[in-house]
Amino acid sequence: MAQITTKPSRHMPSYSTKVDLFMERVIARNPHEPEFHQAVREVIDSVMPVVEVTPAYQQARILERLVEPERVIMFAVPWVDDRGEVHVNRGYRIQMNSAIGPYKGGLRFHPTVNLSVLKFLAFEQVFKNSLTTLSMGGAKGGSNFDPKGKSDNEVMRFCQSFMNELYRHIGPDTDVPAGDIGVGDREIGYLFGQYRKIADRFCGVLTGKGVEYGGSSIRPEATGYGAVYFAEEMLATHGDSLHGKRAVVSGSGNVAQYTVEKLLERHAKPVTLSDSGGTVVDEDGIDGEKLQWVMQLKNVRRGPIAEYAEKFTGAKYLPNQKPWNVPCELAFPSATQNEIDADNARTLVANGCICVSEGANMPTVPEGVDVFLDAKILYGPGKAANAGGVAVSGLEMTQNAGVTHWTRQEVDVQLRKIMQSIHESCVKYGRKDKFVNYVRGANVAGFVKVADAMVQQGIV
Ligand code: NDP
Ligand code: 2IT
Repeated sequence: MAQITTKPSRHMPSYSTKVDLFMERVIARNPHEPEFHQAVREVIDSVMPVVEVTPAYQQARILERLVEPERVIMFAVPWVDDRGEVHVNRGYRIQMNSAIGPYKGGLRFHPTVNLSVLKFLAFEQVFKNSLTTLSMGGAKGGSNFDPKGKSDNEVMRFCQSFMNELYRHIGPDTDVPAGDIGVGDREIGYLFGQYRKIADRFCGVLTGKGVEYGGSSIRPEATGYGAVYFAEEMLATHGDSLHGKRAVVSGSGNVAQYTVEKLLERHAKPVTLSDSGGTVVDEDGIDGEKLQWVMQLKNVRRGPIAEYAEKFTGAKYLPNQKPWNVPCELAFPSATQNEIDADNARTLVANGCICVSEGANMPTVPEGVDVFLDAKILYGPGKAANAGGVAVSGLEMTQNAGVTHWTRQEVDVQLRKIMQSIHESCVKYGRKDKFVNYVRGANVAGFVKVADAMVQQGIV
């Protein structure tokens, strides 16, 4: 393997700015972690001007400390399949920063999971959680386990083995995991069951639990609903609304499903869904009945979205394609990272897209983000637009701590308020003349609270 220098070269013109020098050190210290570098670069780009004029941040080395996870846990997850064969996966928990609250963030089970992906997600989570106004630090975890094609019993045995190690690192006041890609109601149930069994404690150690055992109403809906509320707030700054607008949605999992549900409630017209196999386009619009069918397909039968086009006449299936060539006014990327490249972004803008609200984490590559910012469309980055999920997780923690349960309406009112307040923070820090740069706004607003807390707490 090539030797990587830890000293930045001051002679390379491309590393001439403070951000470039900082990034060179991050890359040298964390080689082979492109997703982590990408997420860090975006934040550092936004916050460097603030750090430059704040000696306390420089003195406390806030940036250097923010990019170093407080703790990284990696462990073996052995399990036995239905035929009696033994497998071993790798489990992770990245506890990134706990300056403003216990570590908080989801678990992802997907074959693409590695240290780089989880560090990027944990890093994003620090600023996202700060934006929610609730007291939560940032973390992420998961495994390269692929739940696809596994029986319920196999998934259960995997979750139990995963928790056999994770349980000693988590707790309601220390670290509270939740779901993400590949981790939904079923997995949270098995994980909670095993935690309760081996820790001999019934407590709010996970969020996204079933309402029967301490879960919050609206938690499954929260990320998708929140992404639509955020789009609504952005459109309102232009005196506009969702009513009657064509929306393109990627993914067909938790976030995509409840994005579609809320869009329908707001009389918008969702026309696409996708999964790892391809995209379905339904020019007639995905209505409530079709959405119910998709929920059954994806959450119960766990089949491919291609079946939608066999079931509903008029719908087209585009194998191996993403939905970004389909003309729309609104786009809700809700599948995974880097799913919108620069060409996709240009196509969206050229076809008349005026608003992008990211349900997924980091779905747009940096060059694509530049396309949206240059075109001055309404662009809500994931750490602001999808914060509704973790916000309701925070509300679930509050309910568990108070041994109480709030109604759907009570939680929804709070979710709505939190999304409005995140939007206000983005405008406060991101407005220049008439244009709001929500990327800068979200990064700076999220950063300042964490940085101030770190300064006040000393070097720990
Ligand atoms: P789900 O597992 O419920 O659904 C994921 C969807 O994305 C599926 O349709 C899946 O397709 C598709 N997908 C996943 N990976 C890929 C890939 N590499 N290429 C193409 N398609 C892919 O996950 P969620 O809906 O919970 O998560 C979606 C996004 O939202 C993620 O970026 C997640 O980090 C983010 N998010 C989730 C929150 C939550 O509360 N759940 C909160 C905030 C953000 P297939 O069915 O074929 O696997
Ligand atoms: O990316 C995210 O914000 C999540 N997957 C939700 C995290 C949580 O703790 O609810």
